[in-house]
Amino acid sequence: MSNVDQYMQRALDLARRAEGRTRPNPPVGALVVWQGQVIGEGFHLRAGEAHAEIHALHQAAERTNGADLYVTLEPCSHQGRTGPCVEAVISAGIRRVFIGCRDPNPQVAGRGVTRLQQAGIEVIEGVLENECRWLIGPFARHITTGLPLVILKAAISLDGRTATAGGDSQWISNEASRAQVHEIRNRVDAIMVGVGTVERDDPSLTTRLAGQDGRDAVRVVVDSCLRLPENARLLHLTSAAPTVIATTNQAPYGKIRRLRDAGVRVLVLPEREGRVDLHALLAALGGMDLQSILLEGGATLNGEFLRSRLIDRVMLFIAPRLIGGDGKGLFAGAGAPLLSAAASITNLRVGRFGDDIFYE
Ligand code: AOF
Ligand code: ZN
Repeated sequence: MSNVDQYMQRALDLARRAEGRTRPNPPVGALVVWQGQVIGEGFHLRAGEAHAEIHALHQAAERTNGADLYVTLEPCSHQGRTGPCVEAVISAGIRRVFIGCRDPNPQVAGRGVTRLQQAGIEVIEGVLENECRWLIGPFARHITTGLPLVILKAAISLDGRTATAGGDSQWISNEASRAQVHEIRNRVDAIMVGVGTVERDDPSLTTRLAGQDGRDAVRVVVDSCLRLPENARLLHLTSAAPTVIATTNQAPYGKIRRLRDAGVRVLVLPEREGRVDLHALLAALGGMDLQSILLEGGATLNGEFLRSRLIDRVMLFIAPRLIGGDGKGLFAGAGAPLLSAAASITNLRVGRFGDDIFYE
């Protein structure tokens, strides 16, 4: 890795510290470097507060003149809740700016780069661009379409089963993989399941990290007829994040009212073939400023998402077990009629947690 890449890598690491906490803003990290020495570091903590560059420039104090700035995202050129950062960069006397990727926000989209260049600053674009773009994937989707990015997460056996024929599913993946799930939950805005999963597993869908503070994502249950048991665990949690139930007009009104009175957010959405219309659901969640959704099943909801082509990323933990028989698959429904119609995955990344393979 070149020095330039190493500095950007550090900026990315900083940005990731606030991943899942910045909505509707992107996570961003920045570094000020002077003669090979890091003199300022910063990241965007949450919307409404200072941007990454401002924190880094602040830390570098009066030594910014002639220094380089590394930032994972193009500095903003507009006045939002804060900013514009480009003016702060120019007044600080920064000599060169290294940028990971351009800001997809239509209010910026290259104007930040242009403004810096006009001020005589050298701009080097595209440093670790793929990583920087990947990090702001949810923000990019949301700012350009109003919709959140959907990430399917599941633990499966080597033969692609999520449970035995009798429904036994605890646990397919190992402990390290299951701990990683909580790291992932800690970085997404919402977790979504179908009502069948709630009936079967009664999950809490909270974030439980070993030895550090996690933050819960918003919990979303898709439940077209509102058959959710009123004693379900996720309705009775102490959590800063709300539980949202997505239903349709098929829901009994009295039950909607009781849930709402208990502080549950019930969305009554249009239906498609008797089920919650998933486009309408994503639009509603995007309207709540949720940028990323972790889809945690089960097979019915996963199958609907696959059929609607609404899955953007997958995170699969593949355990070295063979279940066989009529064990449950990841997706219910007819599936692709021919291989040519199967969804194909690009940008593969493969890792390991113990003997489990992690496939993203
Ligand atoms: C940056 N650095 O660290 C971030 C940026 O309302 P505001 O002022 O917080 O502006 C939000 C917009 O600024 C957001 O939509 C995105 O375009 C950009 N985010 N820009 O220069 C940062 N977080
Ligand atoms: Zn800014």
